[in-house]
Amino acid sequence: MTAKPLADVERIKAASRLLRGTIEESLADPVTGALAADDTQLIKFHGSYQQDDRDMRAERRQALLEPAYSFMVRVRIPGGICTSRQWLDLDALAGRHANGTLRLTTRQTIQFHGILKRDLKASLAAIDATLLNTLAACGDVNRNVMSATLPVQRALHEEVLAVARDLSDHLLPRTRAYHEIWLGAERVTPEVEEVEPIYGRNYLPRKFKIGMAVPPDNDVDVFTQDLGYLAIVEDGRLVGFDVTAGGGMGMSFGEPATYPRLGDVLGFCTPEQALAVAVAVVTAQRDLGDRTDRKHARLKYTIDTVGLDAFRTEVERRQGFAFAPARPYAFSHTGDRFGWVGDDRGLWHFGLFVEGGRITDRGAWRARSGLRAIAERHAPEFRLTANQNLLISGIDPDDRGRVAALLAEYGIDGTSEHPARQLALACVGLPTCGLAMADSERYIADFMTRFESLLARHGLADEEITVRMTGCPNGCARPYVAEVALVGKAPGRYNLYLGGAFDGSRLNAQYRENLDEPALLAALDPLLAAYAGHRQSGERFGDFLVRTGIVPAIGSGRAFAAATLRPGAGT
Ligand code: SRM
Ligand code: SF4
Repeated sequence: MTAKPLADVERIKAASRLLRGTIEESLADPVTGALAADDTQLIKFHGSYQQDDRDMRAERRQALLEPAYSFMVRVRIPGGICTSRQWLDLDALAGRHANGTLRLTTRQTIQFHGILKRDLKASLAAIDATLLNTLAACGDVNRNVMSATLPVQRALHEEVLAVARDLSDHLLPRTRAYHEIWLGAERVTPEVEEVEPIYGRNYLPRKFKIGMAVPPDNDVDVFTQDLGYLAIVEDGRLVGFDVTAGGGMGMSFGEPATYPRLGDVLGFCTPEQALAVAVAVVTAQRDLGDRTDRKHARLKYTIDTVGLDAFRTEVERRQGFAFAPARPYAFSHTGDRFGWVGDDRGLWHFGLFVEGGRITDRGAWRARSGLRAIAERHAPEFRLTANQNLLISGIDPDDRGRVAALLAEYGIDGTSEHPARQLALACVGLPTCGLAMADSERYIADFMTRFESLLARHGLADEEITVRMTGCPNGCARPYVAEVALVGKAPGRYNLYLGGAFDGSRLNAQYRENLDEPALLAALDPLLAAYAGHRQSGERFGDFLVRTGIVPAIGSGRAFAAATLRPGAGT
């Protein structure tokens, strides 16, 4: 039997001289706004994607012009924390080189869109000047490490954050390519033997993601991470983490070998052991992951291929100790919390709702200007959440009134928003995402207005229900753990998934396919009516749909794929 050939990206990585490729030559080429094909893969490791404005494709093709190329740039901000100085610098960059907006992502960081090739170098240098950078924000490496946002018990959150930052630092690529290409660092001569101690010269088979949750909040959707840490707190002290592995969301329509999957619990480790666990899991995936098929290369498939017990044994061998038995934890909430909250040190934090994650000035909602005003005067820190929102953080009690006045002045205090709208997520989608099949960020506000009317009609206006929308099945807004998910199939058409658990601990199932807006609302209307009439006390919408058999309870990724082949099971 002939061995399957490696995926082409493996060739590109291996030949790249640790991620250098011909990026510098591509940047210097004035004839095109694009990079050479291989460099479009390598630049991801440097935190950027080449894109083109899809709204303009047809027009440009007709005019015999190349696509309107530009670059998305993603900052790496472990735990999502940036100082107000950094915020102001990034805001200035958005105006100078990007499209005038900052896009908060589902992994606690910021993306810029619309940066032209000629401005890329200046943009990355500007980010570096504010003591952040974009290295490993994308690519086949460990991505931005997420950590629970809301610092109600500040000391505890700081402890967890410190572990997150440690993992992030340790798992960074060591190549000097980033510094040479973007920051003008001295070239590493061929005599100097450069090594990537963790990754090796082919890096990982695919992207890798880590998130750390502090129960009862599952704001980071820990079960969707390749590697998850659930803080175990006893007597108010962090004693360690339950560790999960093998979560992931992406799938492809019509390919049942691809599926979303929830992470499995490997066991318990102490805070001091957390780094050794991460290195063991990452290197196990490096060596065991499938490098022949990028659609089968994530850790979730590695675990399903080798088996969970065998994978745990391999990780324990690499880390040099066995996991202790997992300890009990309880989640009760996902998403963010909004408005004012105080912490145990007397400081105040304001949870700001940012619809679709886009920081801009839009009509009366002037978030970009308002946040600038707050950052200039009153807030030491901004905490980006895992759900595209923002926590204005660490406000002195004496300043609280002035910040509240600014929030009102700029129309961003968000007090009148419906709870379901505040929980909703939408990925970027069209026009920048090259993989989008339908609108997402541009449609979420309108869809939620209609969904809210349905809720109101059934007396459910105050219900918290998680709604997530993506422009394709890749799952960037983590749709497959939502109670209601719309996944783009074609312009204006979505598959409808129902029945995820409110706390992110159960996958949903496909209920209907290829629906336009009237059909989506018609499908949801009777279900909301039934929920309003027949729910048990305190029962969440997703749980109701599963209990009443409207959708099956999905226990594994493979079960998700099987249920997708016969949607509507149970109706
Ligand atoms: Fe994502 C690819 C945007 C979080 C799964 N994602 C993309 C790209 C880069 C499209 C591309 O490859 O050309 C999107 C860029 C759109 C644009 O124009 O900006 C994109 N992903 C995003 C963001 C910005 C969505 C958002 O609206 O916030 C999120 C950025 C996170 C960050 O800051 O690092 C984002 N992506 C996610 C998540 C959620 C998470 O990580 O918590 C997932 C699901 C979890 C997972 O990884 O399984 C996710 N993105 C994907 C996938 C499917 C990967 C897979 O192995 O199944 C792709 C496609 C791919 O990698 O081939 C993808
Ligand atoms: Fe693009 Fe699909 Fe991700 Fe949305 S889910 S940003 S459409 S890749």
